[in-house]
Amino acid sequence: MFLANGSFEAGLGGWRPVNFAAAVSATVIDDSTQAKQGNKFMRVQTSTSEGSIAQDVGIPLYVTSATYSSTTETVHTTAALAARSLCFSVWLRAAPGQGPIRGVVALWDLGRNASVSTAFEVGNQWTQVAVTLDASAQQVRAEIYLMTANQSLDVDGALLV
Ligand SMILES: [Ca+2]
Repeated sequence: MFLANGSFEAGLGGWRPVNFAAAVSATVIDDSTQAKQGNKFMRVQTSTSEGSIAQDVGIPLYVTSATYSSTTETVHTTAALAARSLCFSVWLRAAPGQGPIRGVVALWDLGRNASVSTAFEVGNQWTQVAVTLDASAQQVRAEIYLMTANQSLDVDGALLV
């Protein structure tokens, strides 16, 4: 819902290396027989453990109430984040002939500079990994860290809801 290009059908658009960025390389593979969703997916690897790729997302404010005053002809709105959890989920696998690959899926509240994370270890089968942030965050970072270096991780179907 909030992520741009979570299925990588638009290439790498919206995603960028973050942690040990210079060590991280990513490409998009166009092969519907291998993709988890659609035609394309991302293949990423790092030469340094804990390299990551991520997307920063602004979570829109929701108008929770609005009142209209006819005497002043003004509209008063109260904008606030509804109490909610944000869930980042993504499908991961080790590229054919590689793995297993260990890593961490994290969701950062950039306002508080705090994160929640889920560790994973994936083989060659697509595996969904998710992490939930209980916060009224307005700026978040959905991030995938690779603890295993020099192995290609395939990524598809990323979702932030
Ligand atoms: Ca896809």
